Amino acid sequence: TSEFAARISDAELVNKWVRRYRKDDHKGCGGTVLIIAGVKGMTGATVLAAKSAMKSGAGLVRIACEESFVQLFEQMIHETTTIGYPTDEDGHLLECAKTILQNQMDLADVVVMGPGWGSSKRRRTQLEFLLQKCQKPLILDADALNILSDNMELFMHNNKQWVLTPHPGEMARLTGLSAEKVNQNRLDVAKNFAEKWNTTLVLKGANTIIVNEKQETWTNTTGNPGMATGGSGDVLAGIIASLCCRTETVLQSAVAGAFLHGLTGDLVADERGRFGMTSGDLIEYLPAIMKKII
Ligand code: NPW
Ligand code: AMP
Ligand code: MG
Repeated sequence: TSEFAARISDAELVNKWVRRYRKDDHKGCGGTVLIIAGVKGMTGATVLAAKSAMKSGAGLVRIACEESFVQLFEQMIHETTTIGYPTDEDGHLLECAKTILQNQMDLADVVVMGPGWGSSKRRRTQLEFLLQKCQKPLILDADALNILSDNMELFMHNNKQWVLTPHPGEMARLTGLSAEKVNQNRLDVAKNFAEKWNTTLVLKGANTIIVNEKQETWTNTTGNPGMATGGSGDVLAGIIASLCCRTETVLQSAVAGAFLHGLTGDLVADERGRFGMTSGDLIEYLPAIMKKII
Protein backbone atom coordinates (compact mmCIF):
# COMPACT_ATOMS: atom_id res chain seq x y z
CA THR A 1 0.00 0.00 0.00
CA SER A 2 1.01 3.66 -0.09
CA GLU A 3 2.30 3.26 3.50
CA PHE A 4 5.51 2.09 1.84
CA ALA A 5 5.88 5.22 -0.25
CA ALA A 6 7.40 7.14 2.67
CA ARG A 7 11.03 6.94 3.79
CA ILE A 8 11.73 6.74 7.50
CA SER A 9 13.96 9.51 8.86
CA ASP A 10 17.01 8.57 10.92
CA ALA A 11 19.86 10.08 12.90
CA GLU A 12 22.49 9.56 10.21
CA LEU A 13 20.47 11.45 7.67
CA VAL A 14 19.67 14.32 10.03
CA ASN A 15 23.33 14.53 11.00
CA LYS A 16 24.25 14.84 7.34
CA TRP A 17 21.70 17.54 6.61
CA VAL A 18 22.16 19.94 9.51
CA ARG A 19 25.15 22.28 9.29
CA ARG A 20 27.39 22.30 12.36
CA TYR A 21 29.27 25.30 13.75
CA ARG A 22 32.52 26.43 12.18
CA LYS A 23 35.27 27.85 14.36
CA ASP A 24 34.74 31.43 13.19
CA ASP A 25 30.91 31.42 13.15
CA HIS A 26 29.18 34.56 14.39
CA LYS A 27 25.52 34.92 15.30
CA GLY A 28 24.57 35.80 11.74
CA CYS A 29 25.74 32.35 10.62
CA GLY A 30 23.22 30.59 12.87
CA GLY A 31 20.43 32.42 11.08
CA THR A 32 17.78 34.93 12.07
CA VAL A 33 14.32 33.61 12.90
CA LEU A 34 11.48 36.14 12.86
CA ILE A 35 8.32 35.21 14.76
CA ILE A 36 5.37 37.47 14.07
CA ALA A 37 2.82 37.01 16.83
CA GLY A 38 1.17 38.42 19.93
CA VAL A 39 -2.32 37.79 21.16
CA LYS A 40 -3.85 38.01 24.59
CA GLY A 41 -4.15 34.59 26.21
CA MET A 42 -1.52 32.86 24.09
CA THR A 43 1.73 34.80 24.43
CA GLY A 44 3.12 31.58 25.95
CA ALA A 45 2.94 29.84 22.57
CA THR A 46 5.09 32.56 20.98
CA VAL A 47 7.65 32.39 23.75
CA LEU A 48 7.81 28.59 23.49
CA ALA A 49 8.48 28.82 19.75
CA ALA A 50 11.11 31.54 20.28
CA LYS A 51 12.94 29.60 22.99
CA SER A 52 12.86 26.42 20.92
CA ALA A 53 14.44 28.22 17.99
CA MET A 54 17.21 29.51 20.30
CA LYS A 55 17.74 26.12 21.93
CA SER A 56 18.09 24.33 18.60
CA GLY A 57 20.78 26.64 17.29
CA ALA A 58 19.34 29.86 15.85
CA GLY A 59 21.79 32.79 15.97
CA LEU A 60 19.11 35.43 16.50
CA VAL A 61 15.40 35.31 17.20
CA ARG A 62 13.18 38.37 16.81
CA ILE A 63 9.58 38.72 17.82
CA ALA A 64 7.51 41.27 15.89
CA CYS A 65 4.23 42.11 17.59
CA GLU A 66 1.63 44.83 17.89
CA GLU A 67 3.11 47.64 20.00
CA SER A 68 0.99 46.85 23.06
CA PHE A 69 2.75 43.47 23.41
CA VAL A 70 6.36 44.68 23.27
CA GLN A 71 6.79 45.18 26.99
CA LEU A 72 5.24 41.82 27.78
CA PHE A 73 7.55 39.88 25.47
CA GLU A 74 10.56 41.83 26.72
CA GLN A 75 9.74 40.68 30.23
CA MET A 76 8.97 37.10 29.26
CA ILE A 77 12.07 36.32 27.23
CA HIS A 78 15.50 37.89 27.38
CA GLU A 79 17.41 36.17 24.59
CA THR A 80 15.34 37.66 21.78
CA THR A 81 14.76 41.16 20.50
CA THR A 82 11.25 42.56 20.11
CA ILE A 83 9.96 44.93 17.46
CA GLY A 84 6.59 46.62 17.79
CA TYR A 85 4.42 47.67 14.87
CA PRO A 86 1.55 50.16 15.05
CA THR A 87 -2.02 49.48 13.96
CA ASP A 88 -5.20 51.51 13.95
CA GLU A 89 -7.85 50.60 16.50
CA ASP A 90 -9.35 47.96 14.18
CA GLY A 91 -5.96 46.31 13.87
CA HIS A 92 -5.26 47.47 10.33
CA LEU A 93 -1.55 47.93 9.72
CA LEU A 94 -0.46 51.55 9.41
CA GLU A 95 1.82 52.31 6.44
CA CYS A 96 4.86 52.49 8.74
CA ALA A 97 3.88 49.10 10.20
CA LYS A 98 3.93 47.63 6.71
CA THR A 99 7.42 49.05 6.20
CA ILE A 100 8.62 47.69 9.56
CA LEU A 101 7.25 44.23 8.85
CA GLN A 102 8.58 44.15 5.29
CA ASN A 103 12.06 45.16 6.53
CA GLN A 104 12.03 42.55 9.27
CA MET A 105 10.95 39.81 6.86
CA ASP A 106 13.68 40.86 4.43
CA LEU A 107 16.31 40.77 7.20
CA ALA A 108 15.25 37.35 8.47
CA ASP A 109 16.24 33.95 7.10
CA VAL A 110 12.91 32.39 8.03
CA VAL A 111 9.54 33.59 9.34
CA VAL A 112 7.13 31.84 11.74
CA MET A 113 3.45 32.70 12.02
CA GLY A 114 0.77 30.90 14.01
CA PRO A 115 1.90 30.14 17.56
CA GLY A 116 0.16 32.79 19.66
CA TRP A 117 -1.52 34.37 16.64
CA GLY A 118 -5.24 34.34 17.40
CA SER A 119 -8.02 34.23 14.84
CA SER A 120 -9.75 37.59 15.21
CA LYS A 121 -10.57 39.78 12.20
CA ARG A 122 -7.54 42.00 12.84
CA ARG A 123 -5.22 39.00 12.83
CA ARG A 124 -6.79 37.73 9.61
CA THR A 125 -6.15 41.03 7.84
CA GLN A 126 -2.56 41.11 9.07
CA LEU A 127 -1.91 37.52 7.96
CA GLU A 128 -3.20 38.33 4.49
CA PHE A 129 -0.71 41.18 4.11
CA LEU A 130 2.18 39.12 5.48
CA LEU A 131 1.53 36.09 3.26
CA GLN A 132 1.53 38.32 0.21
CA LYS A 133 4.76 40.07 1.11
CA CYS A 134 6.92 37.34 2.62
CA GLN A 135 9.62 36.11 0.27
CA LYS A 136 11.32 33.94 2.88
CA PRO A 137 10.75 30.35 4.04
CA LEU A 138 7.64 30.49 6.14
CA ILE A 139 6.53 28.14 8.92
CA LEU A 140 2.76 28.25 9.33
CA ASP A 141 1.18 26.65 12.38
CA ALA A 142 -1.84 26.79 14.67
CA ASP A 143 -4.15 29.79 14.09
CA ALA A 144 -2.34 30.77 10.88
CA LEU A 145 -3.54 27.40 9.54
CA ASN A 146 -7.04 27.94 10.86
CA ILE A 147 -7.20 31.30 9.07
CA LEU A 148 -5.83 29.72 5.89
CA SER A 149 -8.56 27.06 6.10
CA ASP A 150 -11.16 29.79 5.65
CA ASN A 151 -9.17 31.58 2.92
CA MET A 152 -7.54 28.94 0.75
CA GLU A 153 -7.11 31.59 -1.97
CA LEU A 154 -4.23 32.92 0.14
CA PHE A 155 -2.29 29.99 -1.30
CA MET A 156 -1.90 31.89 -4.53
CA HIS A 157 0.90 33.78 -2.75
CA ASN A 158 2.71 30.56 -1.85
CA ASN A 159 6.37 31.21 -2.63
CA LYS A 160 6.96 27.41 -2.53
CA GLN A 161 8.87 27.74 0.70
CA TRP A 162 5.91 27.34 3.00
CA VAL A 163 5.91 24.62 5.65
CA LEU A 164 2.50 23.92 7.15
CA THR A 165 2.52 22.02 10.46
CA PRO A 166 -1.08 20.96 11.25
CA HIS A 167 -2.14 18.47 13.91
CA PRO A 168 -4.99 16.22 12.75
CA GLY A 169 -7.59 18.71 14.04
CA GLU A 170 -6.04 21.54 12.01
CA MET A 171 -5.62 19.21 9.02
CA ALA A 172 -9.33 18.44 9.27
CA ARG A 173 -10.09 22.16 8.98
CA LEU A 174 -7.71 22.55 6.04
CA THR A 175 -9.24 19.66 4.10
CA GLY A 176 -12.87 19.64 5.22
CA LEU A 177 -12.44 16.01 6.38
CA SER A 178 -13.01 14.86 9.95
CA ALA A 179 -9.96 14.35 12.20
CA GLU A 180 -10.79 10.61 12.22
CA LYS A 181 -10.74 10.46 8.42
CA VAL A 182 -7.42 12.32 8.41
CA ASN A 183 -5.93 9.83 10.87
CA GLN A 184 -7.32 6.81 9.02
CA ASN A 185 -5.50 7.81 5.87
CA ARG A 186 -2.67 10.04 7.03
CA LEU A 187 -0.22 9.35 4.23
CA ASP A 188 -2.60 9.89 1.32
CA VAL A 189 -4.30 12.89 2.91
CA ALA A 190 -0.91 14.56 3.45
CA LYS A 191 0.39 13.73 -0.04
CA ASN A 192 -2.75 14.90 -1.79
CA PHE A 193 -2.73 18.18 0.10
CA ALA A 194 0.96 18.90 -0.60
CA GLU A 195 0.47 18.23 -4.28
CA LYS A 196 -2.75 20.17 -4.64
CA TRP A 197 -1.52 23.26 -2.78
CA ASN A 198 2.11 23.09 -3.90
CA THR A 199 3.53 23.13 -0.39
CA THR A 200 5.54 21.27 2.23
CA LEU A 201 3.31 19.76 4.87
CA VAL A 202 4.05 18.24 8.29
CA LEU A 203 1.04 16.22 9.45
CA LYS A 204 1.70 15.85 13.17
CA GLY A 205 0.75 13.10 15.62
CA ALA A 206 2.15 9.60 16.22
CA ASN A 207 4.15 8.87 13.02
CA THR A 208 4.33 12.40 11.69
CA ILE A 209 4.23 12.55 7.89
CA ILE A 210 6.40 15.08 6.05
CA VAL A 211 5.82 15.61 2.33
CA ASN A 212 6.65 18.33 -0.18
CA GLU A 213 5.08 19.48 -3.45
CA LYS A 214 7.23 16.98 -5.38
CA GLN A 215 5.74 14.19 -3.27
CA GLU A 216 9.06 13.44 -1.56
CA THR A 217 7.63 11.77 1.52
CA TRP A 218 9.01 10.91 4.94
CA THR A 219 7.61 9.44 8.10
CA ASN A 220 8.97 10.08 11.57
CA THR A 221 8.99 7.39 14.23
CA THR A 222 10.55 9.28 17.14
CA GLY A 223 8.34 10.77 19.85
CA ASN A 224 5.77 9.40 22.27
CA PRO A 225 2.29 10.19 23.62
CA GLY A 226 3.77 12.10 26.58
CA MET A 227 4.27 14.83 23.98
CA ALA A 228 0.53 15.26 23.58
CA THR A 229 0.61 18.30 25.85
CA GLY A 230 -0.04 22.04 25.38
CA GLY A 231 2.74 23.84 23.57
CA SER A 232 4.45 20.79 22.12
CA GLY A 233 3.58 21.87 18.57
CA ASP A 234 4.80 25.41 19.24
CA VAL A 235 8.17 23.90 20.14
CA LEU A 236 8.23 22.00 16.83
CA ALA A 237 7.55 25.20 14.87
CA GLY A 238 10.54 26.89 16.56
CA ILE A 239 12.83 23.93 15.85
CA ILE A 240 11.89 23.71 12.17
CA ALA A 241 12.47 27.46 11.84
CA SER A 242 15.99 27.36 13.27
CA LEU A 243 16.84 24.33 11.13
CA CYS A 244 15.73 26.23 8.03
CA CYS A 245 18.90 28.28 8.59
CA ARG A 246 21.09 25.17 8.72
CA THR A 247 19.73 22.92 5.97
CA GLU A 248 19.53 23.22 2.21
CA THR A 249 15.80 22.78 1.76
CA VAL A 250 12.68 23.41 3.81
CA LEU A 251 11.85 19.71 3.41
CA GLN A 252 15.11 18.80 5.16
CA SER A 253 14.40 21.25 7.98
CA ALA A 254 10.91 19.78 8.43
CA VAL A 255 12.11 16.15 8.42
CA ALA A 256 15.06 16.91 10.71
CA GLY A 257 12.87 19.07 12.97
CA ALA A 258 10.25 16.37 13.46
CA PHE A 259 12.99 13.80 14.13
CA LEU A 260 14.84 15.92 16.73
CA HIS A 261 11.60 17.10 18.39
CA GLY A 262 10.42 13.49 18.82
CA LEU A 263 13.81 12.32 20.04
CA THR A 264 13.84 15.11 22.61
CA GLY A 265 10.46 13.89 23.85
CA ASP A 266 11.88 10.36 24.08
CA LEU A 267 14.83 11.62 26.13
CA VAL A 268 12.50 13.53 28.48
CA ALA A 269 10.38 10.36 28.83
CA ASP A 270 13.50 8.31 29.71
CA GLU A 271 14.75 10.80 32.26
CA ARG A 272 11.54 12.15 33.76
CA GLY A 273 8.75 9.91 32.53
CA ARG A 274 5.84 10.54 30.18
CA PHE A 275 3.48 11.74 32.90
CA GLY A 276 3.85 15.44 33.49
CA MET A 277 6.04 16.04 30.47
CA THR A 278 5.79 19.70 29.47
CA SER A 279 6.86 21.68 26.44
CA GLY A 280 9.27 23.47 28.78
CA ASP A 281 10.93 20.09 29.41
CA LEU A 282 11.35 19.63 25.65
CA ILE A 283 13.07 23.00 25.38
CA GLU A 284 15.34 22.19 28.31
CA TYR A 285 16.49 18.91 26.73
CA LEU A 286 16.89 20.17 23.16
CA PRO A 287 20.59 21.09 23.43
CA ALA A 288 21.43 17.56 24.65
CA ILE A 289 19.72 16.05 21.61
CA MET A 290 21.39 18.52 19.25
CA LYS A 291 24.74 17.55 20.80
CA LYS A 292 24.03 13.85 20.43
CA ILE A 293 22.78 13.89 16.83
CA ILE A 294 24.44 16.84 15.07
P1 NPW B 1 -10.53 16.43 20.12
O1 NPW B 1 -10.36 17.47 21.20
O2 NPW B 1 -9.72 15.20 20.39
O3 NPW B 1 -11.93 16.15 19.75
P2 NPW B 1 -7.27 23.28 18.43
P3 NPW B 1 -5.04 23.66 20.13
C1 NPW B 1 -8.16 17.97 17.46
C2 NPW B 1 -2.37 27.74 21.13
N1 NPW B 1 -1.63 27.20 22.25
N2 NPW B 1 -5.72 13.53 16.67
C3 NPW B 1 -8.96 17.98 18.73
O4 NPW B 1 -9.93 17.02 18.72
C4 NPW B 1 -1.99 27.22 19.76
O5 NPW B 1 -0.84 27.90 19.25
C5 NPW B 1 -1.15 28.11 23.12
C6 NPW B 1 -7.01 13.88 16.48
C7 NPW B 1 -9.63 19.34 18.71
O6 NPW B 1 -10.77 19.29 17.86
C8 NPW B 1 -3.27 27.53 19.00
O7 NPW B 1 -3.24 28.81 18.48
C9 NPW B 1 -0.40 27.75 24.22
N3 NPW B 1 -7.51 15.08 16.73
C10 NPW B 1 -4.38 27.46 20.05
O8 NPW B 1 -3.72 27.41 21.30
C11 NPW B 1 -0.14 26.33 24.53
C12 NPW B 1 -6.70 16.01 17.21
O9 NPW B 1 -7.90 19.34 17.21
C13 NPW B 1 -8.67 20.16 18.06
C14 NPW B 1 -5.34 15.73 17.45
C15 NPW B 1 -5.28 26.28 19.92
O10 NPW B 1 -4.53 25.10 19.70
C16 NPW B 1 -1.18 25.43 23.88
C17 NPW B 1 -7.80 20.85 19.09
O11 NPW B 1 -7.03 21.69 18.38
C18 NPW B 1 -1.45 25.78 22.43
O12 NPW B 1 -0.38 25.39 21.59
C19 NPW B 1 -4.85 14.43 17.16
N4 NPW B 1 -3.55 14.12 17.36
N5 NPW B 1 -4.74 16.85 17.92
C20 NPW B 1 0.17 28.83 25.07
N6 NPW B 1 0.95 28.47 26.11
O13 NPW B 1 -0.05 30.01 24.81
C21 NPW B 1 -5.71 17.77 17.99
N7 NPW B 1 -6.89 17.28 17.56
O14 NPW B 1 -8.68 23.61 18.58
O15 NPW B 1 -6.59 23.77 17.21
O16 NPW B 1 -6.56 23.66 19.76
O17 NPW B 1 -4.24 22.71 19.35
O18 NPW B 1 -4.99 23.52 21.60
P1 AMP C 1 0.30 20.40 18.86
O1 AMP C 1 -0.97 19.60 18.86
O2 AMP C 1 0.33 21.45 17.82
O3 AMP C 1 0.68 20.91 20.22
O4 AMP C 1 1.46 19.39 18.45
C1 AMP C 1 1.71 18.24 19.22
C2 AMP C 1 3.11 17.72 18.94
O5 AMP C 1 3.33 16.56 19.75
C3 AMP C 1 3.31 17.28 17.51
O6 AMP C 1 4.63 17.48 17.09
C4 AMP C 1 2.99 15.80 17.58
O7 AMP C 1 3.59 15.06 16.55
C5 AMP C 1 3.52 15.42 18.94
N1 AMP C 1 2.72 14.29 19.45
C6 AMP C 1 1.48 14.38 19.96
N2 AMP C 1 1.02 13.15 20.25
C7 AMP C 1 1.99 12.27 19.92
C8 AMP C 1 2.12 10.84 19.99
N3 AMP C 1 1.12 10.07 20.46
N4 AMP C 1 3.25 10.28 19.54
C9 AMP C 1 4.24 11.05 19.06
N5 AMP C 1 4.19 12.39 18.98
C10 AMP C 1 3.08 13.00 19.40
MG1 MG D 1 -0.37 23.46 18.01
